[in-house]
Amino acid sequence: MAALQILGMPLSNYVWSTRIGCVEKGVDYELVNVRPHSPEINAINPLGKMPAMKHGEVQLCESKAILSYIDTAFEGPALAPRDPLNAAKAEQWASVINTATDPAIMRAYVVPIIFAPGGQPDRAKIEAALPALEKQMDILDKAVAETGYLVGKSFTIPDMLLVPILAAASRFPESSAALAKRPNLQKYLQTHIARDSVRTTAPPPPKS
Ligand SMILES: N[C@@H](CCC(=O)N[C@@H](CS)C(=O)NCC(=O)O)C(=O)O
Repeated sequence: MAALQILGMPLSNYVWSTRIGCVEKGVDYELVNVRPHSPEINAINPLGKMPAMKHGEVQLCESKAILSYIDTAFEGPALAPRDPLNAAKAEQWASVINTATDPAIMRAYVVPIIFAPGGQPDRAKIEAALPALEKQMDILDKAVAETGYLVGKSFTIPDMLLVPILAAASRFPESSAALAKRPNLQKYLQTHIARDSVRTTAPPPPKS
């Protein structure tokens, strides 16, 4: 058994982010495939959300906290800048992604499509989600325009949070069209989806 366990389902964008972090850091981990609100997750996260993490006596929830722990508790390449300005910028973008990008793209658009009752998404709900989704794509397209990363010139924690969201967005009609209209963001996804850490931890393709 690996010393560190990530608890949650591979399909979750946030579980994927933490697995990318483990691989980037070179940390051996085990994925314990359990559902949100399962006893295993509830024991660590009072909100029942995945991922959760176990490392010896340490138990954590919240993907950003898990990623920061992996970054600072183990030897290996830095997953976040150490200088004050860029460290704060990494916090800034992680916060934007968790409080605005994920709600607009995953919760309001992708999740209602994936979990649509009878496989029939509520069109009114989908249409209502689009303005905020487009706005996020604009913000992010601008953010990655200069260097191809959210912060500086390396792949850091906010990128680990963003790439799984964009990968999910690329699978559905309106969000993939929105992505196609943002060349910087599209190039960003194409580049980073090919990283070993991202490719080797990607969720299995959905059953058609
Ligand atoms: N802020 C949390 C969000 C985690 C989250 O929303 N996880 C989703 C899966 S991607 C989940 O567990 N959803 C089930 C639910 O909300 O009941 C984090 O960063 O870990």
